Amino acid sequence: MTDAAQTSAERQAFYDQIGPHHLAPLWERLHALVTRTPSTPVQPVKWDYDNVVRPFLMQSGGLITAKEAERRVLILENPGMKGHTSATHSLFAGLQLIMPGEVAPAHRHAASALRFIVEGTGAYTAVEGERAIMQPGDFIITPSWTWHDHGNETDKPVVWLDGLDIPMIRLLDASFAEPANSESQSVSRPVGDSLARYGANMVPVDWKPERISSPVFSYPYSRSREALATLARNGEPDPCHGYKLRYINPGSGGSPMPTIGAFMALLPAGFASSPYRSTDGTFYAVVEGEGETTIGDTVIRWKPRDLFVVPSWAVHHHKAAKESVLFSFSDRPVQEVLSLWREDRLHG
Ligand code: GTQ
Ligand code: FE2
Repeated sequence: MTDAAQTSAERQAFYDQIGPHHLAPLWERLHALVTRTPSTPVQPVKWDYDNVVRPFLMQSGGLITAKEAERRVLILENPGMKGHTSATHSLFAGLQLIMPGEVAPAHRHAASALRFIVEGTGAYTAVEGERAIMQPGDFIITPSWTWHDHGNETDKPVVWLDGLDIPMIRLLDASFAEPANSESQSVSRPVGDSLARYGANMVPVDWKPERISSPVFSYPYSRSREALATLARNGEPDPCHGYKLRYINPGSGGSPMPTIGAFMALLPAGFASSPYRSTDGTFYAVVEGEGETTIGDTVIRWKPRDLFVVPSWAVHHHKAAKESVLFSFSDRPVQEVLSLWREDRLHG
């Protein structure tokens, strides 16, 4: 045996000895753990909504009821994290279908959720006794431990994107959940009440925030879209982002929920963004337009309702063939509060 082989055999024997005592050598793992730059199993991936996902989703509608399923959701699982129920390392994504007449029963849980409406108009999500009527492009939140149920009283299927911080809650072993006594919450406030109270750049005169999350729980697309259109008329786009806004909690200026940041960008027709990377792996939903996003060596061509993932620290840029609108969400607020978030603007 060579010296090197002998050393290696001795070390392995030592590791085998200490293993049963719940001990392991850090020096064999250190460089894979404390990496010089982020190293993620998350892969760039796209889901084609119209041609692939939607037919399967509608098939699931005949297979199980919303009541039976509790939530009829197809998980958008990252191929780099099979079996982990994660879209990015920290966030879950899924597409939820509610057929005409169905109700997804009321419950609450520690996990925070966002909804981004993909298809269908007029279904509702009720949060803490107030219903929000859903339209495509609307952004709706159900903060941690708030009661929520969904229903579709229209005659067409309704589909939305769910984004939840389930992987973070799992990391922290802090999951709690509880079903409600009745299937649907009784309505205690009229539609539009919280938007009027907190979403008109005004708040009730003596209001003090009771929770860390936003008192506005529905952010209609019409308003976000109009803001972006005005920005696009009034000035130049950011080279990396186009015209990009972040959704806020009007009580704090921070993200609507503490664990998930959400954004909407308008890319003008013909716009090609400069290469960019950031530490928050990001989930995208295409609202309008047509274009492509290049992530490292992967080119993702997209159209309305397509969904895709940009992993942490992956260099990427967008090209918009038509004027396009991209919704996205990530764990950026978590990284920011921990002083971990970083970005790099590269020169194209
Ligand atoms: O709609 O309440 O995709 O609780 C996963 C967990 C949706 C929901 C999901 C949930 C929900
Ligand atoms: Fe839920």
